[in-house]
Amino acid sequence: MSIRFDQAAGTLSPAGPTLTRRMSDLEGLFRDQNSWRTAVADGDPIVYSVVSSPVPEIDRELPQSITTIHPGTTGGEFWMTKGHQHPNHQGEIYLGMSGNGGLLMFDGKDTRWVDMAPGTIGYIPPGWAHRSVNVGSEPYSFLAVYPGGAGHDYSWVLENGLGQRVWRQDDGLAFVDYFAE
Ligand code: M6P
Ligand code: ZN
Repeated sequence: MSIRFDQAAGTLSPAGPTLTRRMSDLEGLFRDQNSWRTAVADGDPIVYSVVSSPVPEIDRELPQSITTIHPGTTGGEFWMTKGHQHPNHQGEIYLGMSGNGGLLMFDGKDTRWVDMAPGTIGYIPPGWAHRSVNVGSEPYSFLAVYPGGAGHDYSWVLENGLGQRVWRQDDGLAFVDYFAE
């Protein structure tokens, strides 16, 4: 089968489920909780959206999705996805499509960061929790391909963090330890 992505409209055809994550959906994830609360009260902006192919999320299938993270910061921390671990530890592939972002990975001990630009393939090995971050001033979009039975464990990230956080610093970025005050 062939699936067409309309970059301007941000839609897949044929399409599967779509997901919109607003600031209020990212509770407990930004370090500066006061700034997060203010942003929720002040219009609760869309932080990212995910459009998926119609391939089902079941074992042996390989669903795809395109995530677009809007540019922005909350309390100095770049806008990002919630991040998740795959409960039964399976790998995943990302392909940068537009904008500038990064792929943050954490296995409970070590942290890895992959700069993502159009054409970059980011590989997430089994057992590494992952989060995507928009570090640019334009929307950052990437294609994800993952095993249909991989699942999404969001509580793992709330409990274990992602090793580091990504902050805007001058015109660039800086990393700080996830649980640092
Ligand atoms: C990528 C994939 C999806 C994921 C999405 C948003 O498209 O990894 O499986 O759902 O990013 O990330 P999150 O689920 O962490 O909000
Ligand atoms: Zn994943």
